[in-house]
Amino acid sequence: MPVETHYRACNLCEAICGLQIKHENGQVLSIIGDAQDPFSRGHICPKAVGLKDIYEDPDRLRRPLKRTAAGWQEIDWETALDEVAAGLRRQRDAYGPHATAWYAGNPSVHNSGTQLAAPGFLRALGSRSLFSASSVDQLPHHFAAWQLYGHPLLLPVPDLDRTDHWLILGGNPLVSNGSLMTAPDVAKRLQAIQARGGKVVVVDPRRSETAAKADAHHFIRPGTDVFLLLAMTQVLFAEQLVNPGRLAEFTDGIVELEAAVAEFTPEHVSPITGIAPDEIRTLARELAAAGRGVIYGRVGVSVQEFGGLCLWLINALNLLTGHLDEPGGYMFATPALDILGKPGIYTKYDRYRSRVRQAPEFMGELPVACLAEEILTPGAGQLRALVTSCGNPVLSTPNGAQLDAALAELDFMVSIDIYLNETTRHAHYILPPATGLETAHYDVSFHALAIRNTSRYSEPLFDKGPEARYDWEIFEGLRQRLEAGESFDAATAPAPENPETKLDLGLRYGAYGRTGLSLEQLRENPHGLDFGALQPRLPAALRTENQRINLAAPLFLEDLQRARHTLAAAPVAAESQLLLISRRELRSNNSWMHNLPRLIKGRNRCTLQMNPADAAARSLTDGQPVRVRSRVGVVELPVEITPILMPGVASMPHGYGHARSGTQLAVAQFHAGVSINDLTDDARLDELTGNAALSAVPVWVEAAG
Ligand SMILES: Nc1nc2c(c(=O)[nH]1)N[C@H]1C(S)=C(S)[C@@H](COP(=O)(O)OP(=O)(O)OC[C@H]3O[C@@H](n4cnc5c(=O)[nH]c(N)nc54)[C@H](O)[C@@H]3O)O[C@H]1N2
Ligand SMILES: Nc1nc2c(c(=O)[nH]1)N[C@H]1C(S)=C(S)[C@@H](COP(=O)(O)OP(=O)(O)OC[C@H]3O[C@@H](n4cnc5c(=O)[nH]c(N)nc54)[C@H](O)[C@@H]3O)O[C@H]1N2
Ligand code: SF4
Ligand SMILES: [Mo]
Repeated sequence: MPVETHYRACNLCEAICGLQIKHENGQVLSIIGDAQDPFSRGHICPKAVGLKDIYEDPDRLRRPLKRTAAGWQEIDWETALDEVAAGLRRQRDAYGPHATAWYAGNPSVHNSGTQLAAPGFLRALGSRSLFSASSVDQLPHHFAAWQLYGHPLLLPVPDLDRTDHWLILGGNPLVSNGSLMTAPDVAKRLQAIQARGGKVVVVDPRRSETAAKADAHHFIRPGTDVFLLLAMTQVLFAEQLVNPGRLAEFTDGIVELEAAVAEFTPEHVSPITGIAPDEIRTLARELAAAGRGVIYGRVGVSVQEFGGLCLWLINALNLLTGHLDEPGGYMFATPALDILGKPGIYTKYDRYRSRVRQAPEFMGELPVACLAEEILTPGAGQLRALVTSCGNPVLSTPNGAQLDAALAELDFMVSIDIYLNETTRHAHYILPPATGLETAHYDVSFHALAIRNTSRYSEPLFDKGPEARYDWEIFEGLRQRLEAGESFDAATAPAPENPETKLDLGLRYGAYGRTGLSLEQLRENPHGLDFGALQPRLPAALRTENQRINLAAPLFLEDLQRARHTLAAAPVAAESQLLLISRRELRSNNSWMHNLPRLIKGRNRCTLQMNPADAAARSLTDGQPVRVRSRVGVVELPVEITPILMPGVASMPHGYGHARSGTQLAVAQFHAGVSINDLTDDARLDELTGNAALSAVPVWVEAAG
């Protein structure tokens, strides 16, 4: 067969870059950026070739595994689905539906088969013990969107290509390639802001790769962004810089917000944040003065004790400065596939609570920081079974070591995953779907979070082969068996529903259906279709009861009381203590791409970074092994002394810790590192949203050995 060319979306991160893949006889010859993709314009990062490596990885699972007394045994799919469904039914009959939990990890939203088919399985499962990576990531964003705009998925994004002022808090898009902001090639878009005379400002306890390219960078003491944001809001009011423009017509609560923030002057918050009052004033004034400007916050401000308040204030600052829903500001995409669901008022909050800690449900989920205690605490309602999909919570959730131990206690665990790793090693069954190059793909979520309106569909490149199952086939197979019970008969059961039917209908009835958009049209246009720059959508897009925005929603004003207490207590860190934050690296993807030699090679990247002054105070030298201790755990790793860390702060990458026994990750084990989440504390939560407070964890560091 001759060399052929295939075009598809990279589904590894939110940037959704278009790829051009040359292949011959089932072998990938090359992967480069698709220059004809109207959105990504040829951009890729080093992870793109990871798709070839995942496809070829000898450690990737291809057939179901069953745990037996004699070790893991490969079994066929029908047996696996039958036994898993029977096991789930047994648990439900014995302990009720809610004693079986579900955890969905990050790649769930990067696999349209999972995203579209998992809900049917969950309905059949009938449990409300649902957990996901959202509560170690982005619940504050959803909470603010729900409170302000009426729907948790109505998330504004920075209109990068038209802005002249971009203020970034707690995001490092040059490394992460952007998040809750789908923007392939952020680096070029950032340069373009500067080239047209604009300014990029970063607030981060670490002089990140993005901060290094910005026009200004301010260190901030981890976990204190809420106070900076309150003071910036106070400055807008005090200096009469509030100018919402047309947004004033449908915005309430401005006066109440002014009163609520009045006490938070720059002088009042400067000691806790570590930012001088003048600098706080400048941050506010520059945002207000920008003709086209936007303030954007991401993981760093979301995974804090006041994540919900931070995201409220980031939205409020954009509104008050007239940047919400305006070109160059904070805008809403118009996706081809609507993800908001049926019209109506969104009510999924505090309908029930977690059993042990009484944490309220939000969006139908409970905080994953509560998962281990729900398994370990005896009593009525104790969790006894778990299904994980696309997740590695042992490495990705706070106090992972405790969860690791808890998983070993479960009666029954099933993992839908492509690797035998730190989490799935506890499963009784592992069901590995076809993935990456073997699957069809549509970015259900990311087109809705994109800084340009586009739509693109990817065909499978390689046939998955008769031995493999698509993720949607697994979910549908389990759904049918759970619904039919004992009477299920594979021979007579209806064919499982391919979610592409749903996708096609959604496209036809969506925003561009009138222009002829359909799955067929996307198939004919493998580089994707461009529907242009973002358009203003307010107030029509609002889902709030009265079609207005309330800047002074009671839940936020009440939660402000918690922030007031913290500020009054003015916790001055003991000199011996550092505040731990996380970092990402370009050649890594959370916990799961460390088994690919091409990406993991080179120097050990799992180091504890700290400032020279903090190292000197502990008589540490660069590269020396150190012991890091928190309330919940201890790890040892080499120290990396660098001035890019704010004094008093330490940083570790997340996703490492592969030395646990019983996994099948040969390469990753060689570069094991240690897990930052053996230090993060499951007791630290943003009480408002349920998001884990992974940032600003107090730790003590000393020489090891
Ligand atoms: N301390 C700290 N902790 C963090 C973070 C942090 O910044 N600091 N970040 C948090 C964030 S933002 C997130 S999103 C979470 C991520 O948390 P998780 O989603 O729990 O972790 P991942 O490492 O993304 O695990 C992905 C899993 O999906 C599997 N997988 C990959 N592709 C497929 C596929 O196609 N199908 C299936 N079924 N499985 C697949 C992989 O083998 C792996 O087991 O971690 C969070 N944890
Ligand atoms: N290469 C790569 N890309 C990825 C991922 C990956 O693991 N590797 N993961 C993907 C996922 S799941 C996500 S959610 C996105 C995340 O995308 P980003 O939000 O851009 O993620 P991070 O790189 O973790 O950047 C968080 C920044 O917040 C800073 N920070 C920490 N604590 C604080 C604080 O208290 N205040 C402030 N102001 N800043 C703070 C950190 O120093 C860091 O620079 O990236 C995605 N893209
Ligand atoms: S930036 Fe993200 S989407 Fe683009 S090639 Fe890299 S991993 Fe893939
Ligand atoms: Mo994430």
